[in-house]
Amino acid sequence: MQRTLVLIKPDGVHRRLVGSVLQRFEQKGLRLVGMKLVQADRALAEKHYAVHKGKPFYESLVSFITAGPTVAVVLEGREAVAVVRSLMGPTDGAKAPPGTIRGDFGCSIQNNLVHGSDSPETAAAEIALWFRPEELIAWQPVDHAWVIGD
Ligand code: IDP
Ligand code: MG
Repeated sequence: MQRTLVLIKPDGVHRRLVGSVLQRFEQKGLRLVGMKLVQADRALAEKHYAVHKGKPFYESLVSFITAGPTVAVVLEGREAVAVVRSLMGPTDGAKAPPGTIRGDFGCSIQNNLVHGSDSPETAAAEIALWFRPEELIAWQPVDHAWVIGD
């Protein structure tokens, strides 16, 4: 089992797509471990996107992610990091294939609805940035054996 951080970015919240996006992850078999609505401030946004500091889109990205509420979610499941990235699709919504979240719901590079951690190490750091340990709940869904198959 692996955990990953998902953010439904402010464009997804403004566009009332939170339920539609979360449904993709739930129906795939990932379980909710933490979830909350957060108004990110600049300090949080800068930490979350520190790896992009200095890039041409950095200032716009920080403005975007702080421009409205974000739904922060921790998901757990087998290969959760890779599974989430694959359900999200590539960064640019215009190039993301149909069937992916970004491919189905957007056509912007920046306003691409979702964030998903890109490695287990990044996931651990990002989960610690967005959640306190007591906000996360370890539990096993009743259909676990049917979803995982071992
Ligand atoms: P990812 O979210 O697919 O991992 P990253 O390259 O890590 O993509 O970029 C982080 C976020 O920065 C993207 O999700 C998107 O919102 C924004 N972004 C990335 N590249 C561009 C760009 O070229 N122009 C504007 N925004 C961008
Ligand atoms: Mg990334």
